[in-house]
Amino acid sequence: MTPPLPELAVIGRSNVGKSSLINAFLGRRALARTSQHPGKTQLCNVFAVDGRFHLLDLPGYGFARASQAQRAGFRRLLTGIVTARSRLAGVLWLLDIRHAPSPDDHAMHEVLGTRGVPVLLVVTKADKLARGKREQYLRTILNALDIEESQCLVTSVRTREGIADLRDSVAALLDASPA
Ligand SMILES: Nc1nc2c(ncn2[C@@H]2O[C@H](COP(=O)(O)OP(=O)(O)OP(=O)(O)O)[C@@H](O)[C@H]2O)c(=O)[nH]1
Ligand SMILES: [Mg+2]
Repeated sequence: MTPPLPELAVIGRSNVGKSSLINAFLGRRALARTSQHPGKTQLCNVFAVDGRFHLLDLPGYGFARASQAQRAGFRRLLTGIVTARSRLAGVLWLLDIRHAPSPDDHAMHEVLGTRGVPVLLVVTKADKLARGKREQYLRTILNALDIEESQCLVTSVRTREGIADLRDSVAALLDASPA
């Protein structure tokens, strides 16, 4: 029997660009459904990549218009995946380059720390900022989370910046995984 494939979870605030990044990664336009409206992804969708691993597309957190019950449900789903999923080789944690980490982001940071699963910080939507502003915005995010620049990737699905690097980083995460 072939062993089950390792998994990488894609996590972040609602509308940060998780499903879009998965499509860019897969080289597909719309396999993972995206939307201008936050709250698009409502289930854990699993995408097999080259028969080597699974990418998990998850609902975003911090979506203000979701009901209390729905928010609690998403939180349980995310926490369960991050803390208890046995095949989890790592987490791609997405933050929008334009925004300092929110209280929800800080709460997720804490959850990610509890298991010590490898986390790659993926900063999204780099095309939305002028080049000259990037460094300052990136610094704000890294300082707020106390994360090294070497643990983060700046990306844009519009310009495809960082997507090739993301492939390399994902390969490295999987190579380092004991499973
Ligand atoms: N300009 C720009 N827009 C982006 C980028 N990535 C995503 N978007 C847009 O951001 C919006 C949200 O993208 P999604 O991929 O659906 O975001 P998500 O994180 O999956 O959202 P939920 O499933 O609702 O949590 C869409 O309108 C995307 O086109 C990017 O790199 N640049
Ligand atoms: Mg989505």
